[in-house]
Amino acid sequence: MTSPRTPRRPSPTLPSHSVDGARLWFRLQDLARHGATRSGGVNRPAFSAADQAARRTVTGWAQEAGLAVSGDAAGNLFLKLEGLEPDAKPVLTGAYLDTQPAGGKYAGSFGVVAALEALQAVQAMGRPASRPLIAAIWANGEGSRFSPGYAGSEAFAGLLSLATMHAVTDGAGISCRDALASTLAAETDIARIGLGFACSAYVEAHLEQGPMLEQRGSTIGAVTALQGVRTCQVRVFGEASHAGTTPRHRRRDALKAAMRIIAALDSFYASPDIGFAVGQLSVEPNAPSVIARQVTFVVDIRHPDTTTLQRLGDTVRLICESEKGPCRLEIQALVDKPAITFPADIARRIEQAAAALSLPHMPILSLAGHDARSLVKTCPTGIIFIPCRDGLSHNEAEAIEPGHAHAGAQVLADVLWDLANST
Ligand code: HGY
Repeated sequence: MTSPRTPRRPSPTLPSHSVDGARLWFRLQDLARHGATRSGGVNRPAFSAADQAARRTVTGWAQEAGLAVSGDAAGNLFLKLEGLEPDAKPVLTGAYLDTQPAGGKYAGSFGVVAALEALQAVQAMGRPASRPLIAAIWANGEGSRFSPGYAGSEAFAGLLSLATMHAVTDGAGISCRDALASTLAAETDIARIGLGFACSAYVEAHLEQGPMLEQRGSTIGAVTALQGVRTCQVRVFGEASHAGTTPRHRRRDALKAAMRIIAALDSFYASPDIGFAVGQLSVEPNAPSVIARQVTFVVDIRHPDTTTLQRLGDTVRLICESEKGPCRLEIQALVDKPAITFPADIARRIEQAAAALSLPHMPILSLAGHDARSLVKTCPTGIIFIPCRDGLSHNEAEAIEPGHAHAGAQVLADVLWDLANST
């Protein structure tokens, strides 16, 4: 489906004036067709047919707008608007298109669509920025199929090897290597570029995925820092046996042990400044009359202070050992990312752009993870947040206001313009 054409406007002084809120909203709804669920959400695993269709839709919009489209071996896609100095390091923006299994229409997608809109707004001014502007579609951002996420941006930033990315398998045993290869095979018309290139700055737009902006009546958040995250997989081994006949003292019930462990973890990590969840759990053999032989679950812990996070993460093993009863345990660390502080200059530019547009704005800590975590290793980086209804995300009911989406894209456009002309 093609998007409505923007009428030519007189050349404004800032690209925010050319951001087309109707086109932005249309595209967000149109993208949500790919992987649409019955309950109004989106299930678009990385490198699935739905993800491929979403990538094709966005690259089609970019080509229609005259942007150059390219991609790399990690599955990242780049939509480029040339600058007056073609050899200058570009300013980058972007986000991801894959979703959680019962995800919403906006996390990730908003950042991609806003990035494209910002580039088209600059284009509509009729005079290029000094530096090229590039909108990236990062591969495997959510990481719900191939965990962990942000694989595309980490590979781009040189933090993850392609071999490591390839080696991950999904729940059905399909390797990321094969899924990525089939995606790349469907995109042979897209120019292939080398993995990673130097950028002068990176700014992405995203939903807050939490309630702070909404509670404060702010439209724009200038992200100052990102809290750290540690995740690990816990496997509890018991013994399968008959639910009716096995005497209590003989049982080695892996589910009972897992329940005790999770309850103890939940009470230890109860402080409101700690992010804690066990969101994935599997039981084997998972039969009504069989005591569980094995339970596997993933612990997700987040905190804004890296030292505290290390201590909290290290405590998982102690709690598991103390609650395992007659079962055996294996614990495997999955993700260990420190907290990140973003350069104050980028957050200041975001607040200045919001102020110039008379948008209520505030500095904010990101409690969720973002591709910006990868990019901050390579160039000055920042994130623009917009509110989401009731702070709800990773949920099919995730919702944003069209006016907030428009405002977020406007701020993004002006910040990119600013960075592309002054750095
Ligand atoms: O889990 C995260 O923080 C991200 O929203 N995927």
